[in-house]
Amino acid sequence: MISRRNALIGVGALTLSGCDAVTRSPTVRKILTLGEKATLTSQRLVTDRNALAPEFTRADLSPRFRVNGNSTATSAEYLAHAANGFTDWKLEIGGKVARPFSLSLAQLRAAPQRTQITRQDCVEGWSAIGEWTGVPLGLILRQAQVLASAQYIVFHCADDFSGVPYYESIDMIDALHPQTILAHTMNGQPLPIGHGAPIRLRVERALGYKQAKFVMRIEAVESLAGIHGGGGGFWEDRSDYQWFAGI
Ligand SMILES: Nc1nc2c(c(=O)[nH]1)N[C@H]1C(S)=C(S)[C@@H](COP(=O)(O)O)O[C@H]1N2
Ligand SMILES: [Mo]
Repeated sequence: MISRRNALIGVGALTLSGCDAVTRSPTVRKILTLGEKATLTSQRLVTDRNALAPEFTRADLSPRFRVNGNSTATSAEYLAHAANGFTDWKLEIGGKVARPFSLSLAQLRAAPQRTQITRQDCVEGWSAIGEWTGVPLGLILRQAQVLASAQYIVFHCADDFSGVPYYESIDMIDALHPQTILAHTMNGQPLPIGHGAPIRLRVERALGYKQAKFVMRIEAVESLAGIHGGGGGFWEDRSDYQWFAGI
């Protein structure tokens, strides 16, 4: 559920109202047009990608939520931020946006929040249910005024495997999905390092590897070509993990 606070974050107040830059995006226009047509003809078309992932209750929370993939980032910069509770850390938002800006953890905590209890499904064959609180990504993208040409949002992470950075990407449908949040809180506690502090992506209609941890920078792009291996994510670049990991 969204709770609204009259907090100022970044260069101005984040609001839930629409943004022309976002609705002018060709992708979003396509979705809106599809939505209009579908409403007239068949409800099923509308619900496919915009449907909500199931949400659970606190009674369903997994007693143990596994830490998977990297359990920390190891760069000197990240470890210094971790050592002082990420007070000087800032998330950068840039790329194909009219207003690049950055946000501190305090600003992210003061922004409008959403809390959701969802299940994470890892391709390795395990699932866990956790409660996540964070800022809807759509609010941040509206604040940044994503350009009409932007097709994907890329999440650059602080960690790496043998020096190769972890990253992930999603399209604008998932980016603007109401359950897509940048989570700073897990099960009511500050997000532990193992689960991706200071913030991690929750994109609840997608598999575990899309849930980028240790997110440092968000970049709006026209194309995934030229971003690392061009596959749209660390695992997509080097294994048969599909870029579209919808569930
Ligand atoms: N930065 C980063 N994000 C990541 C990973 C990682 O190694 N590094 N692993 C992914 C995988 S495969 C899964 S299943 C989940 C694990 O999240 P958890 O440790 O909170 O369970 O994070 C995903 N996001
Ligand atoms: Mo995973």
